[in-house]
Amino acid sequence: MWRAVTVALTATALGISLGGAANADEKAMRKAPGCAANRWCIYTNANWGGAWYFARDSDRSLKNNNASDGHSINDRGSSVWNNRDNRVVRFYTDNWNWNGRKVCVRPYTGIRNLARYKKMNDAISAVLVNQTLCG
Ligand SMILES: [Ca+2]
Repeated sequence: MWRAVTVALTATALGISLGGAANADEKAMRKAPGCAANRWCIYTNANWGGAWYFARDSDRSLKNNNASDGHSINDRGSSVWNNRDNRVVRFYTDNWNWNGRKVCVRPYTGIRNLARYKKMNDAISAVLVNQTLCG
């Protein structure tokens, strides 16, 4: 699995087509470079740039999760993307208790600049994935 993810990320970063018809996952990856299929992704810069962190499941605390630059992703996210299939992803400002401010992101969508949204910039500390609707 990790090898497949690495290949997808590299191909996206270099703009190389792996060949064959583009499927939904490939289209979604192009919208947010580096966000692999069926993962949620956090980026340290706006516009889905900078260092990134991605995972599949809920996480009560991002303090022990390192971004691609080797530093914790906790309180560093500036843009997010949801590539989970049929799951919404809620990003929270507090660790552990699904508390504090939050943003809810529907499948195959993202937030380009968290600074414009509920003071969420550099504040995400936990992530909840489930099937309840946003709103
Ligand atoms: Ca964690």
